[in-house]
Amino acid sequence: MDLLQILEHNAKKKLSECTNEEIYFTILKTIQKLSEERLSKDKPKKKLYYISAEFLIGKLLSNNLINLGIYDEVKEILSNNGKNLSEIEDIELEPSLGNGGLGRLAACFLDSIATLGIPGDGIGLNYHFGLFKQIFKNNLQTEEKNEWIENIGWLNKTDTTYEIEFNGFKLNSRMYDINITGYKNITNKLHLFDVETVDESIVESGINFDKTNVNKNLTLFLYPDDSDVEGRLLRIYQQYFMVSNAAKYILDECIEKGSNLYDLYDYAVIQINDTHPTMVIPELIRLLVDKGIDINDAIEIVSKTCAYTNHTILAEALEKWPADYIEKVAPQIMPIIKELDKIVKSKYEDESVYIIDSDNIVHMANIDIHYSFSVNGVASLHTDILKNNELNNFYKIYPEKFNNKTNGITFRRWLMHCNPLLTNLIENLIGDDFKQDAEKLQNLKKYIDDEDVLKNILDIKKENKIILKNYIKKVQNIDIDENSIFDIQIKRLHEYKRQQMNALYIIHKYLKIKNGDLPTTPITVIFGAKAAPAYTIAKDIIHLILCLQELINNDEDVNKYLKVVMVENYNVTAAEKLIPACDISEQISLASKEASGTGNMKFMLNGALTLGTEDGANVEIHSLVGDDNIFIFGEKSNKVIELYEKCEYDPLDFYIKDKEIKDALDFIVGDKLMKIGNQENLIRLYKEMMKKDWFMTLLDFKEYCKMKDKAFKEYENRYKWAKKMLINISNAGYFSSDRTINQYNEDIWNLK
Ligand code: 26V
Repeated sequence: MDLLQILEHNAKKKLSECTNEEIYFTILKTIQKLSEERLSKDKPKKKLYYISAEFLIGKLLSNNLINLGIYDEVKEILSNNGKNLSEIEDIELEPSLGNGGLGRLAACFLDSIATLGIPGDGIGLNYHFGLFKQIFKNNLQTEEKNEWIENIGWLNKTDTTYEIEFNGFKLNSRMYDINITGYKNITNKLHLFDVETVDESIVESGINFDKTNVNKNLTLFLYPDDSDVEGRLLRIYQQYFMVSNAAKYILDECIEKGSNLYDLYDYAVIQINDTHPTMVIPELIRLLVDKGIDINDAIEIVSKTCAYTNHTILAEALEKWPADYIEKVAPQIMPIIKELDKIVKSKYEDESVYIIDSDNIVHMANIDIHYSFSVNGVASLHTDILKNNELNNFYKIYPEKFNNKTNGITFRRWLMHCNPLLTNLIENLIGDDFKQDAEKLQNLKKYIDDEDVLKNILDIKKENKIILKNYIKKVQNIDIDENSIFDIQIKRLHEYKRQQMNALYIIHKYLKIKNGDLPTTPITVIFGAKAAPAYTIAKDIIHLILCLQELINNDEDVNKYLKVVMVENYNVTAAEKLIPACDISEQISLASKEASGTGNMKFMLNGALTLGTEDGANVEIHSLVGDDNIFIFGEKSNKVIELYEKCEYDPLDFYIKDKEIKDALDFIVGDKLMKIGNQENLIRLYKEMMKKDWFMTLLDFKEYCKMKDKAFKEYENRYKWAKKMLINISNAGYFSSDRTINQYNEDIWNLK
């Protein structure tokens, strides 16, 4: 049967007679069948289990079509039958099962693992509602629940169920699987565990629900708000449920394949994605002891099986749970955690490496570091900071465990799917090897002086800008100009990422334009960001940006030269539209704070130039493209770390000394914005930035303005700019997650 016949067979009627929805479900069904055929028949002895509380997989339809190698064919069949694939893509609900970088990285990794033919499964939770849907009301963020599960969808119900024990009660779990197709290679699985008794009807208005009703709520939401005790307890319930299922599943599979459990590490390697799955260590030890293995042997076996990835040095993001909370949720693992702590305390005097501190708080990362065989950071600078600063006390004990694995992105989604025009051009120039061997992009360098190619690159960027312009008009009814510079900052809203610095620049520019100092090419500054529902200052920053959007876009003197767009409900699907259209990629975190960033890599690959600090993977981008093809500014990480150590930074010094800084800050609480926005939010943000500014916005502000203006100036020379774009694209191969996964496999997993 050819593909058309298969589709029509699955649809049970002619494609031309189907509605778009019927076609969506037909393609979905077809993909499910084709991907099943690629599941590996014989079970490999050793397998990777990538445990993560987040898998931000995004929509799967087109991604699967690409990986199965039938995207073009399906598109053509549809168009021959009067249908449009992109309209059909719109029907799919996005599974937003992650917050940001960490979750999206896990999704890119699954793609690469399958693409490289490595036996590896993801294990996580089947959240019924993904990251909240963001809705702007009165220039403020509000949150709504975000559904993604449909009767016919990607989730396949399995027969695997477990009884998971909590304090005084048990819950039955069930495993659901999503097929992960590799690009022209095998299919792996993402296993998502759910509670059988989950009840969606307990969700009240917005994202509120009864947090104490664990049997009904456990898998309802991704990371529920943890600003109160119930929320924090629920998070521990979720984590324990996830790892207890994972541990049981892994042991079952290994036993089935012939493991006697003393050789567990010959059958399994477990990658612990940040500290959310850390309890898998004591849980596995507990289960092994239950099976009659001596506790010291069990500890050794598990330590040889588990590897840990750290994704942040931010103190507030390093998980610490009161021992009482864990005792309350899963008392059976506390004796194991205490035993692990006792061993540490018997060996080391340095309190900073203890698992349980003097306040009876359990430091999750410390469990991972002592009882895994590998500890990795996610970019070169980040790993150095872990070794030399944040985790130096551990590095001194276990230098051999520490290693770097610079993050990567899958080019299937972040080039081939999101930017077909550029993909085509590249393919015409250098063939299609780059799809499986990203370093081949280097071959583009031979076109560096080819004016036709450079013109093509500029034309494609313009085309992508028009596509984005139409999308923004459709979803938000804002007009933007494709001939303006698209300056884009899309990422979670956090003070350390410094969206507030970008907002201050907008004010600064607005004041200049008002004074008659006009930019040569108009500028469109675009943001996309969700703030954690309980993160007050982050929400205040969103409020400021939305107020600026209203003020500036409605000011006839200014809007010819400057526009502001805050994209509502920024998610993977929106990113796929924004990234190909970007000229300037804003990566302006305070040096040392962004572990890696992966958006920076996506932008580079799509021909945007980075405006950024020497932070995370920006450092590696910088050294790949050289000084002339990136706009770097700001204090270096060493200096920033020193400023923190000496408590030397005071934003007020900058406010008092510099008129431009003062003017920009004062504008936040000036008449114009106070008329549009809420006094409470604006004043709070103003005070925060002037008096606290924990992430040192004012320290870098002037240099940021200078560098941004330099970038705008260089944009004027279109051919020079196109060369810079080409250099960025041709050096982006290093950031393929295929490279990252090969390194994990060679240094940590040793599979195949
Ligand atoms: C978590 C939280 C939770 C509590 C509120 C504050 C806060 C701030 C940051 C985080 C980050 C959690 C871990 C995370 O997502 N890290 C990101 O991992 C990416 C993949 O490695 C990396 O590219 C990003 O730089 C890093 O921030």
